[in-house]
Amino acid sequence: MNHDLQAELPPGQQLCAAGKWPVVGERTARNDSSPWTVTVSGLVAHPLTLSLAEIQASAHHELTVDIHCVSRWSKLGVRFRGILLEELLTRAGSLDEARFVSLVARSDRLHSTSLELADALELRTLIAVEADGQPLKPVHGGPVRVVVPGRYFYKSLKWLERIEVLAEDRLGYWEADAGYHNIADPWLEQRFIAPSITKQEAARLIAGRDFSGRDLRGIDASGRDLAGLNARGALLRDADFRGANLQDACLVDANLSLAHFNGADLRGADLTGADCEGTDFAGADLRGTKLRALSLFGASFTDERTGQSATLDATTDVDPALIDNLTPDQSAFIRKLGLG
Ligand SMILES: Nc1nc2c(c(=O)[nH]1)N[C@H]1C(S)=C(S)[C@@H](COP(=O)(O)O)O[C@H]1N2
Ligand SMILES: [Mo]
Repeated sequence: MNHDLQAELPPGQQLCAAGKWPVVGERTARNDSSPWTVTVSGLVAHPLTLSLAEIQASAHHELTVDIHCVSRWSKLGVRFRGILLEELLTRAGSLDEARFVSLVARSDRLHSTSLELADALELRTLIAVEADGQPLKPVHGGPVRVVVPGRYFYKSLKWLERIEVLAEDRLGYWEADAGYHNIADPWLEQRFIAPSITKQEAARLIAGRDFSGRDLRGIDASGRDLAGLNARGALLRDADFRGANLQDACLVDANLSLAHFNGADLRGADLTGADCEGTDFAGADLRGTKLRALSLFGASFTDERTGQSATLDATTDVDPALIDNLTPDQSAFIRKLGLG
């Protein structure tokens, strides 16, 4: 591990493999043959409609940006070229009541995100057309995307179509539907808003060992005896299972992204089809565990800082293709064990 680079990483982030840029979220823009335009509307004196050619012609601003995805991978020093949001808003003339900006994508689900206007400007939000000297690839939001330096990358909207200036906030797709934090400062680890269930409800569910199909994001089950737990299809993102006994638990099709399993006993547990993006398995016992997960992107099995490592052996059933997608440190750790 390069320690200079590690020092530049916000808490809980890891570098992705050199030269790799993961694709997250939607993969294509809406299939639409009309000419691409970007509009600036809402609380502005002069609403604008810009053609792609106009945007490309005024994309003179270069910005080197560290990308930090909420699923724990980071990619440092990407050179983006585009127009500053500030420049477009100066041209449109935002009105005094303007406090927020909503960014809407040309995508099937009209994906969106929003920012406080003052933050967006101070962070030097860029409307980008180029990354590292190449036109943005379509999967990465080309021909035109937003790049918000200093925020988790979910604030960086791909395939920008609409910029709306608002007096009241309008929560974006991940912020409203998935509980992502609305500010999203990676240095403050603002990944998610607080969990949605009360302590009493959590205690009752833990005692009954049945989480199946439930939304239990962020539940605190640390240190609990949950042997044989049924959590099939449960939404357990960011859940805390540190030191818990999960022997023979059924975690099939569960969403375990960013969940913490440090020191947990997962012997014989079944994670077939589980989403393990950014899941922390450092210090977990994974002997006899079925790790045929949907994804292990950004997952970790060893933590140099705490010295904790997962226990895996020949009885751990893990798909070699998933190991290829781990960060270099993590895949090296697993390969050293002779697995994958
Ligand atoms: N239109 C659109 N923009 C989006 C998303 C999406 O699903 N749709 N996902 C967001 C998330 S969560 C991330 S991490 C980044 C991923 O960008 P990349 O695929 O270029 O890495 O795009 C963000 N912008
Ligand atoms: Mo993300």
